[in-house]
Amino acid sequence: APAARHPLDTIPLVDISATGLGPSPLQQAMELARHHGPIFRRRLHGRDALFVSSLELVAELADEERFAKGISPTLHSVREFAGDGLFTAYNDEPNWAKAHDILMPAFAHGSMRTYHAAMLRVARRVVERWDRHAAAGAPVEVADDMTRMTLDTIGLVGFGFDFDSFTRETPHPFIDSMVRCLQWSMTSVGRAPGGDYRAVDEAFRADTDYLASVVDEVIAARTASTSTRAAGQRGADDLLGLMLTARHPADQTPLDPANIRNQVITFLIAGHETTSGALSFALYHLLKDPLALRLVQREVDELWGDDPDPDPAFEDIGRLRFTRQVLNEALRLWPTAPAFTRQPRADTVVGGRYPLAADQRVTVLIPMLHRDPAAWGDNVELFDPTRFTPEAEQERSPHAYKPFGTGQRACIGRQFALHEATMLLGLLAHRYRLVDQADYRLRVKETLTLKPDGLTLTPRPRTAADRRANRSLFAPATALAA
Ligand code: FDE
Repeated sequence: APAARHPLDTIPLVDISATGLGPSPLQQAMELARHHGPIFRRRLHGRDALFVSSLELVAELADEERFAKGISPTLHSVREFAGDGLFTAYNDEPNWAKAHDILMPAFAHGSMRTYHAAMLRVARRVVERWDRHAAAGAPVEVADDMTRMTLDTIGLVGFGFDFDSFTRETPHPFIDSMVRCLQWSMTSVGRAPGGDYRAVDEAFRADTDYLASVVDEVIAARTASTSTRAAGQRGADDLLGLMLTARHPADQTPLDPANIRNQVITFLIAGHETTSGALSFALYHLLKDPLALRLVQREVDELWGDDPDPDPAFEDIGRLRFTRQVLNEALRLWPTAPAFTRQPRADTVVGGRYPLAADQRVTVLIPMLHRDPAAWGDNVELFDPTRFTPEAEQERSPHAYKPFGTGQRACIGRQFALHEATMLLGLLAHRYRLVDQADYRLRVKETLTLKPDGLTLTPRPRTAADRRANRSLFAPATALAA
């Protein structure tokens, strides 16, 4: 008699060992999902990973009673340089809850008010640079400039440390090392048995040592300046200040030095890489969608008028509703942290028919969730910021959109990233026309996170006449909203 089918056999199994992971594992997994449906197993050199991408299944996985964050092999390998920092900590490591409790207040919405001025200062560095390119008629490298801006922002706002990325010809060396480390993690799970990875691993060690030395420099800069600072002066209220001085309410102990280093590296990486990608994709869409750009421009013109050098107030950023919708929609199509992993707390069944054992990790392919027609309708590839009007959001399942992950381990930096990114997008759209001089075709580059590869555009100053023309094209935003 034929062997009884294991129930998991109903989940399609795809062996990709012959081709390997390639340079774009995430886009490869998206293709597999397109062919094999909302749940499939990928086998690579005898190791299996389970992927899901439908709203129905993700809504179940988001249930915190039944599931928690899982650390995938990829994320586990990030622990080589981020250790037990917040992003890579196991749920039951005591340092997760401790650091989470201590650092949470720094990311509450109210804290953004205290970061606003420094964020604006860095946003103006982008404007200065783009002005020079505009004057020369030269294109800008979008992802490089966004990375300069987000690294300087997290450095200054979180750690009082200036990476000074805009006075450098090429991005700060921290960036190259970090990107290579992320790439090492991304590809290490795809290693073929018997391969020789000694040179790769040695280069990786050199990079992790360098990252650690930058972290030591950031911490030393603070400890040096606090010893010369009069008591009561500022410094304790940013991220690094909390890390160095705050005590956990439960047991009155501070974070230990090894954990502080892991947190600094975690925040330097998580705090800029994904936000930079989000801004780059948003600019890509504004470059390709003149109507969306004009609607953003209408919004910022109404707020800031014809003054090419506005002084955005903290409250202004919350008023940039359409600009924010553009960012949301960019993160729908290309969520820059494109996957998260869940793990059942006990043996269970999902979708009414797929049994999962307690230790069975499941990875959510966020870009495919964000393309599920059950949540997003018939034209899921279409860039359409009106998907994020309050009415549309009301009607949609809260599990249809997860660019910041889910549950207890969801992104702590969400408000931070959105404030920073919305302000910069608004300022850029207010000041420039965007010229697609290279007729750019989207290629998505993967370094664990996603970026539009090689995107350039030429900024040109908007004139008062441009603003007038825009005004006459549209009814005021207030009339449309009514
Ligand atoms: C987190 C996160 C997440 C989740 C993951 C998992 O689940 O695994 C996600 C999805 C994300 N995040 C995303 C994002 C996006 C963006 C733009 C961002 N993100 C941003 C940011 C900034 C900052 C600072 C951050 N970010 C941070 C962070 C952290 C720390 C974390 C971890 C948390 C816990 O606790 O776990 C995250 N983030 Fe993010």
